[in-house]
Amino acid sequence: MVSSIWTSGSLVCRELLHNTFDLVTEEILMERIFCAFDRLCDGVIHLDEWVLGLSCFLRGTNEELIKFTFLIYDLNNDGFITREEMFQLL
Ligand SMILES: [Ca+2]
Repeated sequence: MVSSIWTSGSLVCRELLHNTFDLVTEEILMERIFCAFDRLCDGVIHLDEWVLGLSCFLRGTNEELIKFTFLIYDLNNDGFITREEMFQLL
């Protein structure tokens, strides 16, 4: 059984997210989306992380989507989004 799906920077992950969800593929944004899926922060998206991430993407409540987006913008994972973090992703 496959327990990990993709590693950080995986072209497969990037292409799938871009082609399936028509996401912008700026490098820093794709890396942050990867990190939001990678809840264990071990550089690998495991099957359960992939399913949870897709569930949020496809059927998440507004609150779940807000939390997911917050994870993307909180670059240093300190629980705050600073002006500098916001500008890096604009
Ligand atoms: Ca932060």
